[in-house]
Amino acid sequence: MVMASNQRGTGEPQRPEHRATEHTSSYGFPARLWQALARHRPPGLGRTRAWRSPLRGPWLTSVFGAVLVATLPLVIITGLLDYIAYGPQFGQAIPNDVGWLHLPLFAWPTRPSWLFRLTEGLHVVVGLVLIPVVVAKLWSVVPRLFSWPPARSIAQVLERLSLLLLVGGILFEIVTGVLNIQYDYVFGFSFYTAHYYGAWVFIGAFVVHVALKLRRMISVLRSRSMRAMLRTSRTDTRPESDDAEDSLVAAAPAVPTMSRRAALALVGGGSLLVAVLTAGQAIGGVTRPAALLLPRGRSYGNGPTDFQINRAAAAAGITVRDTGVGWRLLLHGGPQPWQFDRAQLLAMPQYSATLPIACVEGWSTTQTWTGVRLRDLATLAGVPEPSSAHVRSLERNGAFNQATLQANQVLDPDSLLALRVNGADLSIDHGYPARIIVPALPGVHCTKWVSSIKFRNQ
Ligand SMILES: Nc1nc2c(c(=O)[nH]1)N[C@H]1C(S)=C(S)[C@@H](COP(=O)(O)O)O[C@H]1N2
Ligand SMILES: [Mo]
Repeated sequence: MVMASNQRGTGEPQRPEHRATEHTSSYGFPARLWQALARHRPPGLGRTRAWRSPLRGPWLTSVFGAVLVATLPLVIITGLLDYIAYGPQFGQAIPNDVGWLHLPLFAWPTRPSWLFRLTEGLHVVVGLVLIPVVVAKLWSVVPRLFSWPPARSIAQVLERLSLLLLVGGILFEIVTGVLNIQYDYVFGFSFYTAHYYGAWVFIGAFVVHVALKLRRMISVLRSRSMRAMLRTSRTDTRPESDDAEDSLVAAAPAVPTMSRRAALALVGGGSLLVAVLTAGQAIGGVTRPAALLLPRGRSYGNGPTDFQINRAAAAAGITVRDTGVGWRLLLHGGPQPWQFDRAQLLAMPQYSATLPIACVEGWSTTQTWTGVRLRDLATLAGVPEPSSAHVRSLERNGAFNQATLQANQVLDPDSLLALRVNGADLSIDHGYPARIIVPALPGVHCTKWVSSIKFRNQ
């Protein structure tokens, strides 16, 4: 009595009770199949000498699970929002034709101007920061991958299939996401397509997994005192007691080499390190130089045009000849087309707006842009109330040489055909002679080296 209440009082995990090795009673239909499988255990599988960490158990897994169930929805929702921000209604979100997997559409707002910077920054930074937690969670359950028989009922077969999609889905999203932000567009369109469909596979499996495990996770977390678990030193660390059939507790636990507190600190420290090395590209300011993992997010000098360049003019095949005195802006879609050279555009009323460029890679940078309002150009073109505008670049072969803007994006008073930035002429790498800049518009649609704008009405 005294001993039992003492043990509970310290919240110290107890030694696992002797666990039965065969659960003959617990096979579902068709029991003979599962029993036959159980008798034919492949050599080496399910041996008690493997997976001996004494830290593994329902509590540790539940802690990682709780962190993920609380934070992954943020990554999912911001990811889906970013897809909508790309303007699927104009066929310019990738993949474009997604059948019944399409999302409810709404016109992406232009306010607050940092909206896309926020959603894309959160998606990339939180996604990266969670990688150590995902790895830890997988580590904590990895023995289950090798348990035998692989299933004891049809329900379990389905559950394990969903786990395959869950684990495969999240690893796939991590790999494709990280490759995209490190190497930019080397994968062309297929990255977006893969990341989008991969996301739906993952989301489906995630919902199933949460539905199956949430109650157990909560009851495990409630059954032990978090404070006591964290106070337990390495030498006092014991395997958890758990007599569930699918127990995560090692059958032959080794001597602990670290406490659970240290294990959580290790994972938390890993996440913190990732945050420090990446968040600066989205947050900017003093944190920017620390974004060592994502060098594209850093800048190189103090001049007015010294900020991130996504695709330089040379890479886009843009030469000084294209952008020199012969350059004209073509406005069409109205009763008649109009052409303007840069001097004529500079002679029109000029407006300035401090707006971010926020790239799908997660980096962003806020600059002060000056130029002609898009809505003034629409009026000039003879389409004062456009339903959309199609912008084209001089660039001939790039994947991002055109974009369609929504009505609210054309009409916002801060939406500009920018001619200057931070008081200087645009540099050729930033889109000289003229580029699009619109509040809350994904960076990819802030077309550089603009050659024409077609205003549509209908
Ligand atoms: N013509 C053209 N415009 C473009 C691109 C491009 O490749 N070609 N890249 C876009 C992308 S993906 C981003 S994030 C921004 C980056 O602008 P910056 O290079 O001036 O920072 O430009 C956009 N405009
Ligand atoms: Mo971008």
